[in-house]
Amino acid sequence: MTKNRVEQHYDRLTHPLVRENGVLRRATWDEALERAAEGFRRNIGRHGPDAFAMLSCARSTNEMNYVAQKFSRVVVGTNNVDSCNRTCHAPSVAGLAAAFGSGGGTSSYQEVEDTDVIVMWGSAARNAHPIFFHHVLKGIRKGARMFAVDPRRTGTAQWADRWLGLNVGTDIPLAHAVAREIIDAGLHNTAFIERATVGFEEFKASVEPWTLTAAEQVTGVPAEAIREMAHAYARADRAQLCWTLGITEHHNATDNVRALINLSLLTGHVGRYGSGLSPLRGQNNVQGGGDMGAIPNRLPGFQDILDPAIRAKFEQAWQAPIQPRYGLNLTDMLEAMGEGKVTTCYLIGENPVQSEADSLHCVKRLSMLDHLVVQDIFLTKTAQMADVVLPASAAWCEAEGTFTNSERRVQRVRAAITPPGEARDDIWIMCELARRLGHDWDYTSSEEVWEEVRLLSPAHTGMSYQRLTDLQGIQWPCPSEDDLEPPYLHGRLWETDPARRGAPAPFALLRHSPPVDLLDEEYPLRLTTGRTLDSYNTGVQSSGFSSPLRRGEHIELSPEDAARLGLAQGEEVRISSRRGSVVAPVHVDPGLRPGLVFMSMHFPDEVDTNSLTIEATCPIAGTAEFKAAAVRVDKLVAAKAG
Ligand SMILES: Nc1nc2c(c(=O)[nH]1)N[C@H]1C(S)=C(S)[C@@H](COP(=O)(O)OP(=O)(O)OC[C@H]3O[C@@H](n4cnc5c(=O)[nH]c(N)nc54)[C@H](O)[C@@H]3O)O[C@H]1N2
Ligand SMILES: Nc1nc2c(c(=O)[nH]1)N[C@H]1C(S)=C(S)[C@@H](COP(=O)(O)OP(=O)(O)OC[C@H]3O[C@@H](n4cnc5c(=O)[nH]c(N)nc54)[C@H](O)[C@@H]3O)O[C@H]1N2
Ligand SMILES: [Mo]
Repeated sequence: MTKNRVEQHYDRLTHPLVRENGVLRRATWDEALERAAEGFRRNIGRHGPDAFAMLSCARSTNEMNYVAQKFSRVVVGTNNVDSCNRTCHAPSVAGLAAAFGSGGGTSSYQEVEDTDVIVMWGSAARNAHPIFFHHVLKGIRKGARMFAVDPRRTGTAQWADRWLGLNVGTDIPLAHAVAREIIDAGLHNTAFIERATVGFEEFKASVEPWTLTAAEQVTGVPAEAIREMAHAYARADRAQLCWTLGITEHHNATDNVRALINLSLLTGHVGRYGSGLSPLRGQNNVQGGGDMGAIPNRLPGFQDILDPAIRAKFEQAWQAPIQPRYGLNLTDMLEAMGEGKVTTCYLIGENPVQSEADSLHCVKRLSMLDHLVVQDIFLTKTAQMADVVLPASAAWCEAEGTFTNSERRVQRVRAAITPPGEARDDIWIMCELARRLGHDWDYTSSEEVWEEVRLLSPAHTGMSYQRLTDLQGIQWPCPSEDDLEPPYLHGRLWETDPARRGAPAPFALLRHSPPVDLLDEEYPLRLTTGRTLDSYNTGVQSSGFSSPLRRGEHIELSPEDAARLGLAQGEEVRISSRRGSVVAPVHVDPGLRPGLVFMSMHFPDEVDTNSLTIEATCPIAGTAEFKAAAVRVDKLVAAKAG
C-alpha cells in the first residue's frame, strides 16, 4: 500500500480548534498548544495538581499510554489518570488481583481450542469478540461442550449446548448454586483446595442456602440446567470460564467476578493449560493501557503506587516525586467535577458524553470544568464541549508502537498511512504540551518510549521490538530476553513445594444484591444494553457511512411483551427510565424473555441510550450498572394522549 493513497474518512479532524466567543474555530498548532497548556497551568496553579484529571486512550498504543500516565504523574503531579477500563473490566482486574495478585486473564486464546468445557458467562463474544469466537468454534468442533449464561439467547448462546437464560443481575445466586451442587455431589477438587486455597469451609457454609430450587426461583434458570452445567464444569479434565460485561457492568461487579473465580478454585480449573479464567477485554488496547499505568492505582507493569520501593524506583527514573496515594478513577473524577474539585481535564480518545451511564448528568458535570482539552480523531460530542481540540493520528493505522490483547500478548503495530491534514501523533502532542509546562520531553520514536517501559516494568523487560517482531508477539510476563513464560498464569498454585507455590488463593464470601434500579408498576421492564456485530461503542468510528448491515437503534422486546403492549415490528415507541426518555423503533426478538428489553449504545446521536441508564457503581471498581435499568415502553399515541 502506498502511503497517502488511502481515502480518508471525510469527518476526520484535520486541524486544531480553539474556543473563541463560545464557538470552536480553526487555530494553528502553536496557538492551540499554548491555549491548552495555559489552561492547565492556570488551574494547577490555583487549585493544585489534583484539580487536573486525564483520560487516556484505550484505542492507542502502549507507548502512548505510558507517556500519558507519565504526563499526569510527572508534568502535572497527580495520579488522576484513568481510561475506559473503568466502564468495562476494572472489576475483572480488581477481582483477579484480589484472588491471585495480578489482574490479567489467566489463559491464552489457543487454550479454548484445547479444552473440554467452555463457559461463556455474560459474554456476547459472537458479536463483540469475533476473533476469539473463532477459537471457541474450533474448540467446539474438536468436541468441547459449551454453556452460555446470558439473559438473552444471543448469537453466542445459539452455538452453546446449553443456554442458561438467567434474570439480569442474578449471577451470584447462579454461581453459588453451581458451587453448592459441585460440593454436594462431591465433585470439588479436595487436593487442590487444600493445597492452593484458603477459606473453603466458610465458603461452603456461605453457599449452603443456594439449593438448585432456591436458585431457580431467583435466577429463572431451571434447576436441571444448573445441575448439568455444574457437573460438566466440575467433571471436565480442562475447562475455560470466560466472562465479559454481563458480569462486570453491575453495581456489585467485583463480587460477580469473585463468584466466578470461586468456581475455578473449587474445581482446580486455573493455572493449567486448557483450564483458566478469561475476561475478554473491550477496546483493542484497554489491557495495555492499564498495564502501562494509565489507571489511578498502578504504575507501569501493574506495580502498586502504595509500595515505597516501587515509587522510589520510578522517582529515580523520572526525577520527580510521585504522590503516595491512589488518584481518582473515571467515576470519581466526574463526581469531583460536579463538586468543583477537578477543574481541568485532558481527555484523550474518550467520548464520555455518550458513553457514561446517565449521560445527561455527565454533561452537566463536564460543563462545570474551567478548562477542557480533547484530543481525538473525530469531533465527538465530547470534543464539541472542549476549549481546545487537538487532532490526533489514528493509532491502529497511522502510528508506530504496540498493543496488548486479552491474552496479554504484546504485538507490534505500524504506521501504514500518514494522518490527514495537520493531525499529529498522540505522543508528539503530549511532548509538546509537556515542554510548554516546563518538561523538556523529546521522545523521537515509539521504540525509545518502549525501551523506558522495559527498564521499569519487569513483566515487559524481555520484549524488545526485534523480539516482538520475530516471535509475532509475546505474552507478559516476559522478564528476560532469553526465555518465554508458559502461556497461562498461576501455574505456581499446582507446585507441591509450598515455598514455590506462594500465597494461597482466597475464596470470597459474597451476597446476592439485586440491581439498584428497582422494577415497579411505573417502570416494570428490565433494560439491558450491549453490542451488535456491525457497530462500535458510541458509533464515532462506525457511523458516518451507510451499510445494509447496520440497521440503527432499536428497542428490542420479547414477542410476549410486544403483543401485550400492542406493538408491531418497526413501530416507533417511547422508552423511559427514571432519568431520561427516547424514541426508537421496536424490534421483536424471540431470543428475549418476557420482561427484558435490549438496546445497543451505538447510535447516540439519534437515540441516546445512556440517558436511560443508571449511574449506580461498584464501590470497589467504579464501574456503572449499564446492564440493568428499570424502564417503561409506551405507544407514541398513548404517550401523547397521556
Ligand atoms: N462489534 C463490536 N465489538 C465490540 C465492541 C462494539 O461496540 N462492537 N465493543 C468492545 C468493548 S469496548 C467491549 S468492553 C466488549 C464487550 O463485549 P461483551 O461484554 O460481550 O458485550 P455486551 O453486548 O456489552 O454484553 C455481553 C452480554 O451480557 C449480557 N448480560 C446483560 N445483563 C447480564 C446479567 O445480568 N448477567 C449475565 N450473565 N449476562 C448479562 C447481555 O445480554 C450481553 O449479551 O466488546 C468489544 N467489542
Ligand atoms: N449503555 C451502555 N453504555 C456503555 C457500555 C454498555 O455496554 N452499555 N459499555 C461501556 C464500555 S465497555 C466502553 S469501553 C465505553 C466506550 O466509551 P468511549 O471510549 O468513550 O467510546 P468510543 O466510542 O469507544 O470512543 C473512543 C474515542 O477514541 C477515539 N480514538 C480512536 N483512535 C484514537 C487514537 O488513536 N488516538 C486518539 N487520541 N483518539 C482515538 C475515537 O474517535 C472515539 O472518539 O462505553 C461504555 N458505555
Ligand atoms: Mo469496553
